[in-house]
Amino acid sequence: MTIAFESFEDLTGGMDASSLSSEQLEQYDRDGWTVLPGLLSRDETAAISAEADRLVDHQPSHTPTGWVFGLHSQDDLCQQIARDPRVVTPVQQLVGPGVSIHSSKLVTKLAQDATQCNWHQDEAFYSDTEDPAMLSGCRMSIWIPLQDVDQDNGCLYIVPGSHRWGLDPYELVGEGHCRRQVLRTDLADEQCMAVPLSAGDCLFFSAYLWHHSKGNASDELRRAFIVSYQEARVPRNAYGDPAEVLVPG
Ligand SMILES: O=C(O)CCC(=O)C(=O)O
Repeated sequence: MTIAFESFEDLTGGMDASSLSSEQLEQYDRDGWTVLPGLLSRDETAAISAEADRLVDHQPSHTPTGWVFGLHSQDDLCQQIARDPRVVTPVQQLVGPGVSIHSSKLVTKLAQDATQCNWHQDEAFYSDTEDPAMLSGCRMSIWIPLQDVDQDNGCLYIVPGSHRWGLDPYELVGEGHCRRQVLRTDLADEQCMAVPLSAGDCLFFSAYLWHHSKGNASDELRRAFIVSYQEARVPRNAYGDPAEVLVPG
């Protein structure tokens, strides 16, 4: 049975909302993920959503799924948020030496769409180049929902501690963007937990963490803004271009 995480308050330890408390850092180290509640305001998530409407409207190739890759490179607000100290300060606590941007995207689930994102590790996609120069010891992502998310509309499910298991074998399954499914899906289903969040909460998770999402049974879009970061010495980003260094290493 899937457990849903219910309260993050006990993890924040009264710290400034823009840095991770020692409890959150311990959780990230042990479980491969943690959450900073309310990192963005609802006005900010609404503004990103409005930008997403504009971008998707202008890029018919991105419909009907509504996924947009390289979001921060196409949109000033998303660029600003990817570089915002509220994000980069906690990322610096997890990534180093130095921080650069690996990639960003908008991930959309259409209303009443049962499409799942298969169990996967981002690193199965990110270390695709077999280029030792692209290896990272600490690559990770932030995942910010643009509306509240729960098990009904497609919150993430994660397997706590799976970031410690290395890169698992995977197989290509189905269609779409999440095809590199780990082989041990039974184990994932058995050990997973749901991570319901409010709009603007920020989930930080390791690129090795097993995660997936189910369909969206609601009548509204479910959107998440995702930015992945790596240490500054890794020379290139996900698209083979020079990585955008935010904090020199
Ligand atoms: O947002 C989602 O539903 C899943 C996205 C995801 O797992 C990913 O992009 O790696």
